[in-house]
Amino acid sequence: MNRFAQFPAQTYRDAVSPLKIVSAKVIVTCPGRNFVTLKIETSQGIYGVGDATLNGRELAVAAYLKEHVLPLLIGRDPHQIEDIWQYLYRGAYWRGGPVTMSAIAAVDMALWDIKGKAAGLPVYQLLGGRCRSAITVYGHANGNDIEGTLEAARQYKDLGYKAVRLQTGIPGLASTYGVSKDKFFYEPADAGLPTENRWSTEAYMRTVPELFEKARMALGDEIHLLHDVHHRLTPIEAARLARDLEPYRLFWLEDAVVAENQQNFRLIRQHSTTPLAVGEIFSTVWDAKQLIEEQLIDYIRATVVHAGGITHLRKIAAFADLHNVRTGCHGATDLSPISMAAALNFNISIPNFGIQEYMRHTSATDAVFPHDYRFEEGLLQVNESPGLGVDIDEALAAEHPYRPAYLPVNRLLDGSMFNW
Ligand code: KDG
Ligand code: MG
Repeated sequence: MNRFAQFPAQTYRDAVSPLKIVSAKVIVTCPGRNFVTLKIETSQGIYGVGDATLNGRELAVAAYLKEHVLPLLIGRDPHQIEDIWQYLYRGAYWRGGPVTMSAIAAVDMALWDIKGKAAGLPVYQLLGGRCRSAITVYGHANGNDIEGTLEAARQYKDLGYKAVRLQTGIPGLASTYGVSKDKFFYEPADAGLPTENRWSTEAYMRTVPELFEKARMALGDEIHLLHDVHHRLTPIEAARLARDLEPYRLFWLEDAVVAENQQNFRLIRQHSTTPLAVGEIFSTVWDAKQLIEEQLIDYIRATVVHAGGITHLRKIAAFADLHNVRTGCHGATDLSPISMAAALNFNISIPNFGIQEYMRHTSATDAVFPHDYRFEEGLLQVNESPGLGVDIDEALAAEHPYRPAYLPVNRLLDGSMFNW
């Protein structure tokens, strides 16, 4: 006799998984900066939340969700996370891209949140449980000049950070990426129309090695130091910078070149042992296939919200693990606390976690998105509450209506458009 006869498939579906998606809505709020949140409600009152924020293009994702995704969710079983993912990805015919993948990511996060709440477990338990006790994070130290950056770095060290990213103002340039007006809460999307920055690669290349030479002297050998080039060098320039920075043993050099052409990284690799990180703007594993397969990078920065949610990020991480590449998820302030909570549940459950970026949200943002994760001595402690351990206060969110805000654009000194 078939020993499984007492569990016929039909009965399982009806008895064990009676949940149905009954409604879904998109909430756009601006508690200091814009966030797009998806809330999915089920027949049993359990709901899940997902982040759909795409900095400077928020309303495109909100419309994509409202017009083209939400109608497809109603009536579905929220437990079928993989199948819903495939339905939205393959079913659109038009695959990938940041708008589509942020929308899919929001659905995916919300469904994992629901599954965790239904099971009475934090999501990381459903992903295989803990691989480590807590999540090492890096903070952002920056200043208008090298001394100002080192001063900020000392403050991060005093707060217990074990890793810190250093960015500094460049002599001769009025402003540059990574240097904030408010030293603790960096927010580059700062204007209703894009502000214009000016850029000189030569001035930058003169300044950065000096920053790290002085940083090692001032901060010692223990602390991990990171730097973000923000896509501004050619491969040969990046190779030179990576080589010049070798004596200061960076944890990573991020986005040294644009990665549309993945081979760009080969040249840097040939010339330097400085570890390389890339991927915060990647949407799928295909953006990183060659980079990972050929071990041209050391850290993949793809993140839950822009790379299709926990479901797809797990696949990227598993592929990376085969090739000695670790994760280093993007965690700037334009990723809401929902993304951070999802990233932490993901990070703690995978074998090849590297580091997590952690830019603090303002207290206004934290109030709209109450959460369970907490910072202690350079580490983030992950939620023990069921689901993702994060919520949205809708009444408070409604008090902060959307305000158009763009990222800056960047021009060379002669006026040519350049990468920001
Ligand atoms: O929206 C763009 C920001 O998230 C990005 O500029 C931040 O490069 C960034 C980083 O490493 O945090
Ligand atoms: Mg970056």
